[in-house]
Amino acid sequence: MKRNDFLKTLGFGTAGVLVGESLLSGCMNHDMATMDMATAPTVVEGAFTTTLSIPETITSGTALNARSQNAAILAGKPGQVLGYKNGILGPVFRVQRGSTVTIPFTNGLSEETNIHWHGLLVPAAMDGHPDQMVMPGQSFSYTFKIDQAANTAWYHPHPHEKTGKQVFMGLAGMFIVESPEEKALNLPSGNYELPLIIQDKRLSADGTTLYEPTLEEVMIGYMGETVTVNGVNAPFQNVATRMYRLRIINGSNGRMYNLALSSGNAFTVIGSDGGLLPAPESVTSLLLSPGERADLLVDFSKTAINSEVFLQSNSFSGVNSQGNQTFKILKFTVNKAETDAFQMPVTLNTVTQLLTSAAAKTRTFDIGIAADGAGGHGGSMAMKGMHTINGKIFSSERIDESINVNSTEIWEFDNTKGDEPHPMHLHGTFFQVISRTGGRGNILPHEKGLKDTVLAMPGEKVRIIVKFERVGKFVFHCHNLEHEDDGMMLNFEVK
Ligand SMILES: [Cu+2]
Repeated sequence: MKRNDFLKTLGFGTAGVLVGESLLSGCMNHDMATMDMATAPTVVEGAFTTTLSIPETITSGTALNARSQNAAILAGKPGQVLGYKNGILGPVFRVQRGSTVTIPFTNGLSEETNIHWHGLLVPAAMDGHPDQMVMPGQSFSYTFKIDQAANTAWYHPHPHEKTGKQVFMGLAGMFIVESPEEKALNLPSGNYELPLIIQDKRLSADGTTLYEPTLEEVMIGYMGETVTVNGVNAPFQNVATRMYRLRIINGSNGRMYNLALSSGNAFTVIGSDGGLLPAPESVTSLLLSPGERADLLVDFSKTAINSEVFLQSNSFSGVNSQGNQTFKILKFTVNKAETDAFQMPVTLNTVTQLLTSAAAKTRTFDIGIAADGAGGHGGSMAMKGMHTINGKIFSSERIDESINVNSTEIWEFDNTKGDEPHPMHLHGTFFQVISRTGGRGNILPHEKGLKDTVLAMPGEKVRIIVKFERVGKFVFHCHNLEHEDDGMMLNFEVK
């Protein structure tokens, strides 16, 4: 929503913005500077002296237990976080297409939670809909057949109004689907394939993770100053002079990363949310929004021994609340000469383009407006509906969109009136991006394959095409987790 609408929503007319702001700064107990959305949240870089932590790899049958853990996000400063097994985050699942997976899950938290398998096509009853909660102390066994192309998926909680907190505190993990077709490409694997979950954290001086969004942080998304990879701030990884595969998840609540190499060199995008792209795409930067994944090949073969290359986020434009800085994320130290027989494949995957002529219906979703009469007047901080879809906020009981099974539809996410980025995520299906007008104005290299999350920047209208093949009740929502928890989520039912 717009800044002026935000103030109006709080009960101040646009004509009284200045008065409104001074009142706000008093009643919200923080200073005016933080109300200025043109001020980018700070990013503090660490020393890059801690070894990158690679999560344990597991497969079907391994139990997950959401619980409080101790982990040192900052070296030498352990603090309380949440995790699914040992330490922060969860292990990496690696499973074969066609296999049936069973994951016994126990909720060891003091509040409800569940697991959503983001990027896995699972039955509605296994999808982790906000209706499907596992209460504290209770267990639930997730089981589903892996019936999709090889991809990089992830898993995280989905309790309405608590997703942001639980993910920020550390509940997230990677889920890799493999297939014989992908194996035949001989992509870098083993030690040459790195799972990377990038998140930002807000930490107190003693290393405690803080999740305390203010009203304006609900507006723009909660962003921390400390960027982490696999739960550790400013790590380094020794690499050899060869090709590496980086599977990257943006597991942040609200922060986007304009991924690039500090050398300025190009890297290759081979996949995104739903698996491999049709063909490799060479880029020098890639803007990855919360929920999206990037499957990259980075070539260190021409990098001198003992030199350092950083994975960093370049500054970017299009939004006021972030993107003003370039900051480093992960250091690669090239410390070993190795030859590598890898040949970049000319093609990677067959992605059958859904035809717009096959679409039975077009649905338009306005994602740039607040709810009519959004609450919170009279000084109450308990607002809802600053972020909506078609003016509506989430209701578990209401089915917002009814869809015929196996029908193909065009969905249009219209952010032309908005001034915040919204990464829109559909459960229960992949989709293809067919156009983007306004803003960046084109389909980006990593959007040429199957997607489950697509970024609509302010001013943009993004059209996607979807074939709904799975019956049941699913949600679609903004993956800025503060926006989602604020109500920017609707139900669709396929039958
Ligand atoms: Cu959003």
